[in-house]
Parts: sequence; structure tokens; C-alpha cells
Amino acid sequence: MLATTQRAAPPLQPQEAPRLVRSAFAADVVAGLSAREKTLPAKYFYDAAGSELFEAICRTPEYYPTRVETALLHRVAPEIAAGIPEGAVLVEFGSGASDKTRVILDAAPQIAAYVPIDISEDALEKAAAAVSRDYPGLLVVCVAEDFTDAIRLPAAAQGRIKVGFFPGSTIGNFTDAEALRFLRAVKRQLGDDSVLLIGADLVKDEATLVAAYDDAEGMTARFNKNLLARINRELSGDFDLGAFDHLAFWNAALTRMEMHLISRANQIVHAAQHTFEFKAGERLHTENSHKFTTESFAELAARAGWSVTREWISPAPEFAIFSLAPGGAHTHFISTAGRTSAMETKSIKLPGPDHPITIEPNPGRVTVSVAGRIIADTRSALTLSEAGYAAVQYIPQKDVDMTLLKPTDHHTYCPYKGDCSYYSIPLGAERSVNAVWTYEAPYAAVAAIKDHVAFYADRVDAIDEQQESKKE
Ligand code: AVI
Repeated sequence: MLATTQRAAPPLQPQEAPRLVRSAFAADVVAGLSAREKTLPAKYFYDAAGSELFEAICRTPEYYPTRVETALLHRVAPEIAAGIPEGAVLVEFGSGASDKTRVILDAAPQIAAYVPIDISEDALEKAAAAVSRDYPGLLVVCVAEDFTDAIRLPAAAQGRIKVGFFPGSTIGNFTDAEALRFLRAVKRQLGDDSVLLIGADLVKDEATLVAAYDDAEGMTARFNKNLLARINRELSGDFDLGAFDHLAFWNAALTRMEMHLISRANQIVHAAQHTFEFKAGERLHTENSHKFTTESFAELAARAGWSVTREWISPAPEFAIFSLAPGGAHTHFISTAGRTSAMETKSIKLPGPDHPITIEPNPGRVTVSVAGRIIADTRSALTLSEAGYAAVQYIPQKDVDMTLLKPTDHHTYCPYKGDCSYYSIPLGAERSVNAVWTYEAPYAAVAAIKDHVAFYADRVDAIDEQQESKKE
């Protein structure tokens, strides 16, 4: 159900548009190349050629963020969807091809309307038409504006709970002030009962980061130099692309990847009717890509009036999806005696090579005894092996005498498995306090242990495993 496209202002006359765009671009180029430390805003990377080069970067083996974020979204979409209310409107900032959006839309059919916001009107309308075709019940209303501007959401969004979506770690390309301004503006637009989902790349080892911004195929170098090519194309520039080298490095002090172009020689360049002098070795700073820790991101969010309520972190190379809710204070979740409240942050991690988890059916018989009595007896136990820990037998609750267990108010949290509840076994007295645990709603990666319990070996008499002899 494609409705309308909302534009920033009445449509420009065809001959007016290029002049206006050029003048803003020209002004920024002249200002940036005249500065003592030459710089250009990264947003100018994305003309048609630059957008294609960015897509090519995303396909390189070294540039992990797009691939890792998409895989993470697929894995956690059911959990994200569980936090989206019926009839919500999904508002995407810088929607591009709306690829990642589809993962959310597939998992959350309760979303009633989709508002993609993107400056590139052609790409926006094409992507929106495709979404509209593929999700027939969804109302799609495009907003063709720069998403960093103050945007008035369309009427279709009024009166509905809004879920903001800002994937891709584009927040990392902002300065601290820009990120705060953006997050505060989004809070005003989405309202007090909204949710904001943000994808952000995390700090990691330098080699992985540098390779991602200096791929062997040279796609990122071409992307970087396309800025000069664009100046040549649009502002009558005479940059010699061969006279500049691509440079990408990790700035540890400012926790960001930086991209620069280095002049290979002393040279004079003309653009936008101005003349600029480059010394040999002089740098033109083209992009910052800030990387976050869960703490630094939560702090940024809090300064903008948001609280991180959940966070999902991929296996290495680590990338995070944060779910934010309006609210000033944030509490970082560690483990509490009580239940987690809505405003506490839960870090959700997915098993991977750095923290493997496997769950296998145990082919044998498992029994658990306490005070001389068998309280669990099963042939359907699941053996869960996790990272460096001893394997644990998870026993179906139907094979446990649950009447002998007493729930306690002890609760812990595992970022890989979820909230954990405990039982004592009165038969075992002091020794069997909090002897049994269960994950009532385990995270998707370990869903198989739902409705199972596990026992601490030292709080019961024995956990016996007998291999069943094969029937001839
Ligand atoms: C769009 N943005 C999040 C990318 C990034 O990683 O900062 C742009 C990019 N620059 C170099 N490679 C990709």
C-alpha cells in the first residue's frame, strides 16, 4: 500500500535542483579545502558512483559490518519483533535500498506502516515501491529529505507507536555533537513511547579494523578518491586522482577509523572556481568512523535522553544492535537478585567461535538423586557444552519430579542464554539451596533448553549418566 512521498518543500523546478545542490556542495568543498587542516564532509561520498562503490565495499571480504549486522539482525529479529507493539510504524533514517528493513518486517507482521527517509529520491521511491509490492498490507509513506534535518513525520505516523531504525553504524560517521543532535531530534520526532533500534560497530583489534577500511581489492581507496572525482564532475575540478594516496588508520585515542587522501607531491588544484595548494604529504581528511563499546554507546544515548534497554552483540568481529527507549538514566545490567526491569540494559551475545555453545541429545539415561531419592530420570537429556565450562545435562521438566522443587527468588542473567531462575530442593536441606536452574525463555540460539532444568552436581547426591546398551 504505497501512499505518497513527502518532500522537504514544494518540488523544485527541474532546472533549479542541480544549482541548489551544487551550491551547497561547492560551499562545503571551498570551505573544507581552504581550512588549515583540509577536510571534506563524508556525506558527499554518496553520489551515484559513490553509492555503487560503497555497495562494492560491502561485498569485500574485509568489510565485515554490513555482513555481520545483517546476520545478527536475522538471528535476533524474533526478539526485536517481540518488543514492537501491534499497529506500530517503522521509521527508517537513511533507508537506502531498505534491505535490512525487510528482516524486521518479516519478523514483525504487526507493523502497520513504514516511513523510509532518504535524501536520494529515486532510490527511495524504487525501494519503497518494492517494499510496498512485497508487503501488501503495509502502508508505505516515503519522506525524501536529509534524515539529519528536522523532519516532520507524515500524518500516517501520527497516533501510532513509532519504532525508529538506524542500521549500518552510520552513527559512527557523525561527530559527537552531530550524534547528540541527531539522537535528540529523533527522540522529539518519535515521541515518549517509542523504540529506537540502532546498529553500531564495536571497538575491536586494529588489524581487523584497518583491513575493513583498506581492502586488498582497493574498493575503499576508489570510494575515497571518488570524492575528488565527484568534485571534478560537478564543480569543474581538475584533481589528478593518481596524485593522491588512500590512507586508513585506527585513531585509538578517539576510538575511530580515519580515512584521508594524501597528496603525493606539491600540487595546485582548481575546483568551484577556486585554487587550492597541496604540499607533498599533506592530508585531506575525508571520513571518521567511530567505533563504540557498549558502555560508550549507552553513555552517548543517555546524554541524548535515551536509555539502552537491550543490546545484541554478534560473535567476532563484534557488531551491536541497540534497542533504546526514551528516558534519561540508564542502568547497565549485570545480575540481580530480582527480575530485570524494563529500563535495565541486557547485553545479548550470540554464540560463535570465541564462545561456542553446542546442544546434543544425550543418548543415555540420566538420573539425579537427592537424599537417597531419585528425583529426575530421563532418556531425553540434552548435553549443553559451552566455551570452557564442563558440559551440563538439561533434563526435560516432564522427567523431573517438579513437586519436590521449590522456586526461589534467586535470578541470574547469561548474555548467551537469557534470564535464569532457580529452585531449591527441600529434601536436600541446606546443601540443595538453589541447586536447580532453568531458562524459562531462553534466547533463540539455545531455544532447545526451554522447559528443561539443570542441577549443580555438588548440591545433589549424584547426577548419573548410564550409556544404554544398543539393542541387537
Ligand atoms: C556508511 N558508513 C557506516 C561506512 C563506515 O564504515 O563508516 C562508510 C565507509 N567508509 C569506508 N568504508 C565504508
